[in-house]
Amino acid sequence: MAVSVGIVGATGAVGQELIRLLHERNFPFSSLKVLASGRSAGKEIRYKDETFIIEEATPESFDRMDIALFSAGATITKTLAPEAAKRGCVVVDNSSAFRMDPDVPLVVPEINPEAVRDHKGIIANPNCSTAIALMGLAPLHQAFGLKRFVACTYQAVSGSGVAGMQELENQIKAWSEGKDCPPETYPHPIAFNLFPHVDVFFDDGYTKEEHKMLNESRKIMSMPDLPATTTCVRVPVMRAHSIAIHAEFEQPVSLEAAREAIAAFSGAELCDDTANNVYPTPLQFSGKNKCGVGRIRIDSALDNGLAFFVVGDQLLKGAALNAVQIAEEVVRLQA
Ligand code: 2RA
Repeated sequence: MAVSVGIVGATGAVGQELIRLLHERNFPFSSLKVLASGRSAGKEIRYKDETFIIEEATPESFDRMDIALFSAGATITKTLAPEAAKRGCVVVDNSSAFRMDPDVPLVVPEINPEAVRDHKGIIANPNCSTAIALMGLAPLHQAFGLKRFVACTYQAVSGSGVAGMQELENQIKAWSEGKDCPPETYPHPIAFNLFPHVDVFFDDGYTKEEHKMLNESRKIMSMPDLPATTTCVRVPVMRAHSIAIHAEFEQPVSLEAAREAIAAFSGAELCDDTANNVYPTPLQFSGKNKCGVGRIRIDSALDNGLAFFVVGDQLLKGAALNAVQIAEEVVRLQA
């Protein structure tokens, strides 16, 4: 069954990956509209030998459109996504606008694909650090029953879009030329630096990014009371997020069973052979669909605890790939 598809926010880093993935995964689209703000209307996007002319996203853009993949800011999404849904177009939204709305399923297809069935026109894609962390946590939860977790992230600048990637590149270039390049996207220089600050701070001292990982993990895994705590850190890495996780489980754990669970999970690649310096790294997992999981060891501070390291491409499993996988599930259910 061929469907008409639109991408809202086509000019961004995630938008570009959406165009590529829809083509490379042979998504069954009959037409593909690329939409953005009025500022970009009329500009061209090229993918191989195809040229797409960007149209301004308006409510009428969604007339006769079957699926819209949104990768725009939460404010524009809050206005346009309900307009699209009203017109019978299924929205897969990458922003935080609807993720915690009880009427909107929040989906990671490897974990809760059944939630897609409950949509009322909008389906939310999780935040990147959550989706990537869950590629390690979910299979271990299935194996041993998750009780609580502590996560520390090392987040790439791609999480701030093209502007973040440009800022890192510019600062490294300026440094190599002995020049100054003051921060614009971030509160501090990102080249040769890092800071425990991703998104805005809340009154409880956590950041919005840290809240997202707790709340979204609970919703996706249907564990509303799951205790978890996180520290999210921005690092000078271009496009893959890394996450160190310490998790406690209900049942006794073993390294062998943990490795088997990771190896059998479709979203993960077991990358765990320290004798040969094998563990996942951001360079190795940039551009990969699967997330790498390694450094699996018995956590010495927890009961039935495991410590491990997960790495995933922020623009792929952390955004565009998960959105396209959700859209594939929508098409599968409609067929
Ligand atoms: C970041 N999580 O890395 C955000 C992007 N969604 O900044």
